[in-house]
Amino acid sequence: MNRFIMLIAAQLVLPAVAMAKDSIPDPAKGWDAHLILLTVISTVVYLIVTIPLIYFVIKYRRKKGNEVGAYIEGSVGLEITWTIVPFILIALIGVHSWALFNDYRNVPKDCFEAKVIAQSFSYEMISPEGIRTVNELRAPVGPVKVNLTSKDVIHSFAVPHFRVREDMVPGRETYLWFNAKDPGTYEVFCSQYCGVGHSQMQAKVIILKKEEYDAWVKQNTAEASASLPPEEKGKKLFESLGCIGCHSVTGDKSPGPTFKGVFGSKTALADGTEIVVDETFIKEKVKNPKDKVVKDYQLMMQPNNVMDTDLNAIVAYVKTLK
Ligand code: HEC
Ligand SMILES: [Cu+2]
Repeated sequence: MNRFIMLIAAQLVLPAVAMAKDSIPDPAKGWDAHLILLTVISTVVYLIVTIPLIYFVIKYRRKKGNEVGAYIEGSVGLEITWTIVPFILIALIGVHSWALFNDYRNVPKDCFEAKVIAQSFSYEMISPEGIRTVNELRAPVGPVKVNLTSKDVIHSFAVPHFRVREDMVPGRETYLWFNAKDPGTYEVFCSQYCGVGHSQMQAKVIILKKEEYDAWVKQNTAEASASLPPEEKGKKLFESLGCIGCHSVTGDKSPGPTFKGVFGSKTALADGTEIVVDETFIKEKVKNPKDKVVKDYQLMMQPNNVMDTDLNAIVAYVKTLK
């Protein structure tokens, strides 16, 4: 029992201790401690209730015919005990949750701050320097804040390793933060069922050493990508505009038709006609997707106002997908 009390006491002051040690808290650790606290308390309560219950059921069972149980008026001592003890336990859980929630929602000062925009079915990541990537969020070691929103339906951004998860709601900005202490690659999942491509909506948080991150920023600045050949620029656009979320380029199944070998091929349309996938059709499809819908597919694309030079780059890239 002593150890139990010590454990609970430790749990209670844990957030404070973590704060004192290094000034940036780690809510991931807090969540784990919280889970242990809840598991320990509920297990102990469960045993305290169940063991005597089984014992009494056996001991005080009816042994002879018309037996009548003793009439018990009540017990002041017992009643006070079983009011105060649960009160303390619940207060403990409450205080611990509150301390943890504070850490979880209050972003540390001078936090690295990136933005992630969800769309069916991919994530666009925007670094503080304005570098756009798809399904890969890079950040240096340390606390990372991520501002979240969505272009179409409700998605979510969940990184189990950091014990964070937040919905991404169209027309609204939400956020989360986590304390990334070690370089590495951590899995991101969409945890709101958002449509047929939901299960493919996975991404990565890539935590780099500070120098590595700076080098990556240098390599990917706007000037660097402006001088790219059209096919490579097209590939970047295909990713950043989210086409990749619905059109695989490898021939794998995806919510929309795969783009492997699509250029120059014939496509049957829902209206019974056939069309060759050429430059004109691809451009039309981006600007006004509802006019010509592919047979056996649902219309899922939103009209997208892409500049002509960018459209040319996309077409150049699609041509390379043989
Ligand atoms: C939300 C999912 C989604 C996104 C994002 C998306 N598409 Fe599509 N796309 C589809 C689906 C589904 C179809 C088939 C139904 C249709 O024709 O509308 C399709 C069809 C097409 C076709 C016709 C393909 C064929 O085989 O004939 C083209 C071309 C196309 N999309 C281009 C694009 C481009 C370029 C982008 C990015 C700017 C894009 N799509 C983004 C879902 C998507
Ligand atoms: Cu989603």
